[in-house]
Order: sequence, then C-alpha cells, then structure tokens
Amino acid sequence: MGRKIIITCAVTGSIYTPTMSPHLPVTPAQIASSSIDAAQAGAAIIHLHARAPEDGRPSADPAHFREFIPVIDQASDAVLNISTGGSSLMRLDERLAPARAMLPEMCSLNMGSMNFGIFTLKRKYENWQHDWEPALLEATRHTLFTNTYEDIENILADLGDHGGARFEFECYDMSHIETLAYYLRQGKVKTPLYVQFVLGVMGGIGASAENLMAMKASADRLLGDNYQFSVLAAGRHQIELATLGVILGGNVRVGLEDSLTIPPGKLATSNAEQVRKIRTIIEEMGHNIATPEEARQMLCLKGRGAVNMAF
Ligand code: KMH
Ligand code: ZN
Repeated sequence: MGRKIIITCAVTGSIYTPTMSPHLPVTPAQIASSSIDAAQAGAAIIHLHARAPEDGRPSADPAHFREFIPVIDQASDAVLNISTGGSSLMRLDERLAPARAMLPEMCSLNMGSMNFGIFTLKRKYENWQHDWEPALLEATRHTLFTNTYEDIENILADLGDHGGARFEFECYDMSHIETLAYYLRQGKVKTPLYVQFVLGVMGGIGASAENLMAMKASADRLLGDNYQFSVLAAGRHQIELATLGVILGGNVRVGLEDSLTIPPGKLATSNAEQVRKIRTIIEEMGHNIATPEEARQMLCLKGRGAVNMAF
C-alpha cells in the first residue's frame, strides 16, 4: 500500500533574483497565481516569502504579504507556511513580522546560525536587471544567517505556544538535528516534529544521496518516532533528492525558491511544473499525494479557521 506524501512548494524565496529566471514570481499577482497553480497541481503546503513589488527584492514587510495572502486564501485551501527565515540579510524582528501578524498554521524555523553563501551565483550572470541583485548576493560573503538559541526559543514561544503554529524545522546539517533533539528533550517542541532536511545550501550540508541518508539516520537516532521529514535540495539536485526522500519514507519540497531548474537541466517554467514532476514520480511509485486537509491531520495543524488572514 502506498503512503500519503505531502508536497510543499516554496514559490519565490530570497535566494534567486529576477535576472536569473523570467519565471520566478516576484510581483504580488505573480506570487498569488503561482501559489494557486502549485496548489492545484498537488502542493498541500505553500511556503511563502514576499518581495517588494517595485523591484522584486526580498521583503518581510507584512504589507507585501497582505497583497497576495488573501488572494491565495480565496482560491485555495492549501496550508500557508510563512517563512521566518526571510533573507539571511534581514534582522530577526523584520523576519518575524509577517508570521507574528498572521499567526499562520505553520511557519519555518531555522535550527542554527550559519554561513548562507549565495555569492557564487553571481558569476553566471552579466547583465543585471537591478543593482540590488549582485549587491545582495555579494553581501552573503560577509554576513551570517543568525538563529541563536535565544532566537529559536523566542520563536517557539511566540509563534508556537502563543500563536499555535507548527513548524517546518529547517535543518541544514546534522548539528541542527542535535539542536532540535535538545528542544525535544526539554519538552519545548510539539510532536510530530516536521523536519525539513535542507541540502545544497553553501554553508550547510552538500546535496548528495549519502548526506541525505546520514541526516535521516541521525534523525532516527535522535528523534525516534517523534518526527516526520521532508527533503529539500537546493539547486539542480532538487528532484532526484526529493525522490530519494520518498524512497526513505519522507515528504518533499520543491519550488523556485530552491531551484530554478527542472530535469534535464532546463529552466522550470513555473512552480506548478516542478510540483507536477515530483507528483508524477510519487504516483508512479504507488504513493498518493496528501491533500491540504490530510496534511493538516498528519502534522496536527490548528486549521485555517484559526489563522488571522485579515492581518
Ligand atoms: N530556501 C531554503 C534553503 C526559510 O524560509 O526559513 C531556506 C528557507 C528558510 O526556506
Ligand atoms: Zn523559505
């Protein structure tokens, strides 16, 4: 018998920039329609960042989220998962503002401070649409993505205990699973934990099958039966490592936030195209995709009725 597998689609993020793909959604209308299309294609969870409408730079301004959240909410019953990572260059209070206002069913929680190097993407492009693009990429050479213990605890208390959100625990390396296990032992996190194994970000663990299997073995040892997992591989290994994630018993995350391409090495023309690709693989393996309602049950989410969509 097949399993129910949750597809998350992360539609825009803060890594890639408008010059890199004409298909990256950056305006509120594009983010809304791309999210709705991804949900229709089979994504039960939409992971959301915002961008400034005038030039597409990463934004955590709640006003920018407000321009697309109600549109997605009207057209789809997908779980809306709000990033608390924002961009590695934002201050923590900026990063948290949209989730604090919206009190979503789910939000991301990055499990450690790290280098988050996207400066190497610069060398592939020459004619930038906006000056902020190469400047933002270069800035990651000398900045840290800060997620201290205190930051993590504040997010757990504020958005989790108070706001009722469950978390996509973003683990970029084995050490982040150790940190999550510490909070499990302390009784500070609710089960089932939803662990996102993040591979392929420069500064975190590399995108390889061996590394994914090592992450899974580590989580099995440290978290036991208390967790479910999903796999995200940044860059061109996105689909193949998501496929391995399915084989290993997990769920998947795709989307243009993490990879602009689709096998065999072409630019993906939409988020929905990546969702359809992984959905086909899941179904060919004899599994089913989870609906948003099934994802809510699997992850014990509070339900969309408890979200402040009119924030
Ligand atoms: N793009 C992922 C590698 C977040 O939003 O909190 C990281 C991410 C972080 O999704
Ligand atoms: Zn994100």
